[in-house]
Amino acid sequence: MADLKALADVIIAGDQDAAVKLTKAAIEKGTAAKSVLDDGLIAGMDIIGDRFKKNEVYIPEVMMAARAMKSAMEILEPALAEAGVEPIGKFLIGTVQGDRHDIGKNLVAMMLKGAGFDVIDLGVDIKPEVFVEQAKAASVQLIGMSMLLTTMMPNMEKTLKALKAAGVPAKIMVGGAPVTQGYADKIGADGYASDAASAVDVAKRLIA
Ligand code: B1M
Repeated sequence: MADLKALADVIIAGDQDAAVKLTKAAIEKGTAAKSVLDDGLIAGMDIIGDRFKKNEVYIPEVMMAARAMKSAMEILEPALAEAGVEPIGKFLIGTVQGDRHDIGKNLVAMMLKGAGFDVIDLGVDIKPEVFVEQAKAASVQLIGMSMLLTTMMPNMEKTLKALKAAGVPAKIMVGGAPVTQGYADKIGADGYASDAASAVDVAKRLIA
């Protein structure tokens, strides 16, 4: 367990090389892959998420932690698959049509991955019909839309309506600088988060 605490600490510090080294060492020692994930990697990302919410750390620290987590996950994934460990949910995310901003969306995607979600990232400028097609194809439980341009707000509502009209059963979350809880309620979204760490909390609540 001390080894996994050290792994969580290097994730928090965003130390990519140490995260890879300690993940390899834990696997070689025979530590259960699920424990490496939960007590090492996710434990570290949970702490970074919490500090981000409290403004104790900022975007660069979160990105460094997420990058360390990503590299460690590349090492851990075969062991997780072998042990039959399932992700906690499938999450499809993209920035709405007409909007090419992706820094916040990427941060949300990284935090969700860090929390154990299988994230399918469609990228930016995503048309409503592509959200619908991909949500159906991947049978996701959650869909997240990000948006930064107020002029593209109607496209968020359009996408939500298209998903509902197509009978996609996934819960829909929205976010991005101009999006508010009031706007999310108005267009009928299931969830809203103001930042990447809260997005993880909302996603977990929606699939609970
Ligand atoms: Co643009 N841009 N931009 N831009 N840009 C803004 C958004 C703007 C506010 C700048 C300004 O005028 N003050 C303004 C929008 C004004 C408005 O709509 N009211 C603007 C504009 C106008 C434009 C262009 C139209 C400029 C032009 O070409 N004339 C153009 C549009 C291009 C397009 O999209 N079609 C444009 C282009 C660009 C760049 C390419 C130069 C670049 C984007 C690079 C990239 O994303 N790869 C850029 C940038 C960087 C910005 C600013 C400076 C920063 C945005 C950002 O990344 N913030 C921005 C001004 C500003 O905010 N100071 C601006 C950091 C990021 C972490 O925050 O995305 O809010 P954010 O994400 C947060 C939360 O919102 C939340 O979590 C994240 C982390 O905590 N969140 C979610 C986000 N998505 C979520 C989803 C969720 C839940 C939470 O659930 C699914």
